[in-house]
Amino acid sequence: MSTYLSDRDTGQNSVQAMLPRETPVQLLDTDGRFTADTGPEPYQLPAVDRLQEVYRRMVIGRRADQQATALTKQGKLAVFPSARGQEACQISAALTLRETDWMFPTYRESMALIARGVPPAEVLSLLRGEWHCGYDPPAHRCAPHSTPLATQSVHAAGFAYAEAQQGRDTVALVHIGDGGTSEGDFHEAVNFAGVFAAPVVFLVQNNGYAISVPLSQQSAAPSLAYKGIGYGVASQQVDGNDPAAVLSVLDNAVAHARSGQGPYLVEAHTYRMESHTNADDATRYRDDSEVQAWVARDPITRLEAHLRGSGALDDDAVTAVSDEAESVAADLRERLSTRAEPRPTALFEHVFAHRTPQLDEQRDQLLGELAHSRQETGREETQS
Ligand SMILES: Cc1ncc(C[n+]2csc(CCOP(=O)(O)OP(=O)(O)O)c2C)c(N)n1
Ligand SMILES: [Mg+2]
Repeated sequence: MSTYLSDRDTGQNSVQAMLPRETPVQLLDTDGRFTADTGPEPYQLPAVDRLQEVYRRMVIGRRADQQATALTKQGKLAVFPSARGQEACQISAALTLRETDWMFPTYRESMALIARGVPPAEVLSLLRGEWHCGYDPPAHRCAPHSTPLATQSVHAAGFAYAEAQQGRDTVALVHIGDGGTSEGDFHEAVNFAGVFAAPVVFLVQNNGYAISVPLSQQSAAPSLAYKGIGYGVASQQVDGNDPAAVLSVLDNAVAHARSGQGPYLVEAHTYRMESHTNADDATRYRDDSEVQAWVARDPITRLEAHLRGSGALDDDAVTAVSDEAESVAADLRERLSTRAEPRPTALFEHVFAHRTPQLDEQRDQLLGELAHSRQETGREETQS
């Protein structure tokens, strides 16, 4: 029997400690009223200054998101996956990290990247076909946003393990969608992290759909949070539209990982208000009544009501945040007003330290095709 198996604590207490609650943790009801958590080891309402910061960042995030959607309609962005409605998950989670921690985002995490300090125009650069990732990953401690589903989970697990091996207390936060949890990479990453106690927090944003596939056709699990126990990984489920609860549950998850207790998996129940991307039409697979039910759970309205109710936010503060969000949107418009000038052969750079013969062949083929199309159209503008 391997040491890992014989060392395993399979007592009832340790099993219970790994299981999520039967219902998602909530601290603010849909009207923004504080509802004390009565579960075991109750989650506490975070300090008011942190909630004010979450509010500010959510408003800025949503405005940037709306601006990006508008830029797709003007042809300035090729594609944009909106996260409107998912602000609590995006922002609260990012704000639980230290500067030295790392984020491993998917394509939908623009708001989280902005909250982490990546300039909005750099976040969107990839989506207009410019340059590889658009921002400097080590500078912001954010891995490139990943489009191949779940690949970022294995990167995060390996990275977190390596950091721990080098004696650093870095935590890796990995974002993944409900659909992504069906991918083999996700399971391999959670298993690896469990076995090697890698300090990773897996944040599953269950927004109900993988493009047009509803969760009921994706998984029969009572909650995606139960995907932790099978790998010996502690987990929790949270109301993903409650910014206070997400902050509190993620604080706990990050502290768990940082203290050497191993990985943690959180399922946040949320909803994407827009289509999958601007190239999708969500009205073809979901009813307006469903969307309206989620409007009533809007994370920004909810936190605003709570902060106003406790005297921590007034009209002047709301106006100041809204003005700040407008200037972020204006700056984004300005920076994306010029035409993107992608250099097609840049695609082949930085893939390997030394380019392989196969890549050379593909590069030459592309150069040939570009030259041919220039001859055909008589156009000179395409750079190579
Ligand atoms: C490995 C892989 N398979 C398929 C796709 C195509 N694809 C892009 S997004 C998506 C749905 C993902 O849904 P989910 O994980 O729930 O994330 P969400 O888009 O809802 O945030 C699919 C199937 C892909 N990008 N990568
Ligand atoms: Mg989804």
